[in-house]
Amino acid sequence: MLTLKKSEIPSSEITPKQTYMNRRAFMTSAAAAGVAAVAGERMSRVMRPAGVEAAEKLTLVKSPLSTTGVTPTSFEDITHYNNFYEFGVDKGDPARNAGKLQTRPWSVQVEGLVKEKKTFDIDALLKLKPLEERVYRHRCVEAWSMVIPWAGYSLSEFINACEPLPSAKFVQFISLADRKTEILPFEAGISWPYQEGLRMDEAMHPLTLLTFGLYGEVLPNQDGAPVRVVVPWKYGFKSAKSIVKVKFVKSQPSTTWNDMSPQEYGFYSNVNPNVDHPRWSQKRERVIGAPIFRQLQPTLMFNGYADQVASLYTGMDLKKNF
Ligand SMILES: Nc1nc2c(c(=O)[nH]1)N[C@H]1C(S)=C(S)[C@@H](COP(=O)(O)O)O[C@H]1N2
Ligand SMILES: [Mo]
Repeated sequence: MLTLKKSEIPSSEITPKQTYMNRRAFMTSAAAAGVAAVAGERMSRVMRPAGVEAAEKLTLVKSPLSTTGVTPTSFEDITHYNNFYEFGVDKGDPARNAGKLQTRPWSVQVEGLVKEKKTFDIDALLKLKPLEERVYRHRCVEAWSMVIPWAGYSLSEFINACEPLPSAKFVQFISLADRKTEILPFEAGISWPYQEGLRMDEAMHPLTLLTFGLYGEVLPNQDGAPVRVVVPWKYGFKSAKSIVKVKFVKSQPSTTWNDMSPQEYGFYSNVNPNVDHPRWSQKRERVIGAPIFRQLQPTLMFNGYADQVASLYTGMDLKKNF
């Protein structure tokens, strides 16, 4: 996030999901026939990690909270233009390196201000509530955006199952930090593990999604498998990936980017076209994969979710609490 390189500009080619699926079906049989090695670099980039034949399909229900009137970004771009610093600092690194991540067995520990400590196995967590398809706008603090059809259920459902005490005012999310399967590059400047946090009312807002999949399949590793949070009205970095621990706390928890550079990355980090980043404007965003004439679009207050979330911030100066 501290650096933006020219080389990070993605291909403007859109690969519709169907094309992707067909290609993958071909690749799977090609791999079985032992000819994957000749399939070329482009194909090998979209191949599943060894041993994972095809992504697990999820059964989804529709949600009234899904954003309408938007065009989802291609699966190819969603899975090859990522920020997941545990696997490298360049946008293509997570797709290249996250194959080593072991998403089973996986559990999420719950601690802090709760009735009792709990550990949720990922498969139990997946079944806690019906999974919904939620198409959301996705806005990175680096001024690019996507539209992603996520799969999950409201984080509030999980929080209720955690039974936090009334004294819990914030919730902290801690991502996996594992040298055996991740790179944890020194040059990222992050003191691992990656940590994020929300105020309790933000975490309980129905739009805040505990996320297990995208495009109807389990999350690709590079998008934060097996479980991440998605907070659509905030800059992407608030949405911690590959979560192993959730902690309920009394006061504002430490969060990775805010700790590193508080003058650039606030704790709230609500998408706000009126508050520039000290080194660039937030008025517009580059739409990843869009046709050339639609590549730059105005950024919307609260990323377009103002009607639903603005009331959470009544009385707060959003220029101070950026
Ligand atoms: N653990 C972890 N979570 C993370 C990050 C990260 O580097 N590590 N990057 C954040 C940033 S800056 C963004 S924009 C989103 C990117 O999510 P995506 O790659 O699925 O689009 O993940 C967020 N969550
Ligand atoms: Mo980001």
